[in-house]
Amino acid sequence: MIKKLTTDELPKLLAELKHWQLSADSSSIHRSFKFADFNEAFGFMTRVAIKAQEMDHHPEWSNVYSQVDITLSTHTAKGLTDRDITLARFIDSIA
Ligand code: H2B
Repeated sequence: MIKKLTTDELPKLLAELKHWQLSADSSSIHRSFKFADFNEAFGFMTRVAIKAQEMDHHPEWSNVYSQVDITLSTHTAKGLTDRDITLARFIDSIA
């Protein structure tokens, strides 16, 4: 099973993901996105969805018109893993 990131590893990785907020129990990270309109938001979501499917690692997310909220966590590990960091980096690179 994929290994959860330790409390030693987390701060360094999260320092680089400045826009992401760590949950109180350190099991997930969250970021909100605001786009010009629904078309922009859904285009972004489509790109994330393709990457998520390639990685077999999927976000918890919601969309209301131009707003997209994303929470990343690894369900099988019940916490944050390298996969969440990889997906967050990708999301930041296209946001
Ligand atoms: N996504 C996330 N975020 N966490 C998981 O543990 C996970 C996933 N597991 N996507 C994958 C799918 C698993 O259910 C399939 C069977 O590989």
